[in-house]
Amino acid sequence: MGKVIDEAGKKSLSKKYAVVVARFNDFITRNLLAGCLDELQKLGVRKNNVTVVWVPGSFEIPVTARRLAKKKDIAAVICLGAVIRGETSHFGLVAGNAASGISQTALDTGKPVIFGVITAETVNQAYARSEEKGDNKGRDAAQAAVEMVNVFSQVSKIK
Ligand code: INI
Repeated sequence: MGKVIDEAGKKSLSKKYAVVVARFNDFITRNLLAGCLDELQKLGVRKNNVTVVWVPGSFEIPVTARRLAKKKDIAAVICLGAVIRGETSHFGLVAGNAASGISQTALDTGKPVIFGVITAETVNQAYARSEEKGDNKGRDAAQAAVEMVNVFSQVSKIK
């Protein structure tokens, strides 16, 4: 076997991260942000290497993530939002746009743009995915971002 790149759980010390967070359903997204920032710190990312950008809702995440991902110094963008079916009739449009826009942004910029947008049927389900100590998709998104930054830095060393 040739080289194996597996960066799971490794730390990241000097890279810069941006977090885009939707204000809509902020009783959930504030928990996602707290989990995300705590995990970034645990993974060795310095506080002053993290920029947090609030936007009105998940629909505005992709265009904002794209502007940030295009910046030379930003290594990865983490997108946090909460789309709850019980709360909206256009759940599908908001959630679908966020998912496809975030993935397109990653492909277009070649940078890790991490999908930390909860799509839930109910408020309770959304709470269960944004717990302070238990399951928290913001924390998971931070882990994915750091892992991907490390993966890309290894991949760029391949001749
Ligand atoms: N934005 C969300 O992040 N979550 C939602 O559940 C939601 N609902 O319910 O509509 C939502 N809507 C706002 C949307 O993201 C935009 O901010 C708005 O349409 C203005 O463009």
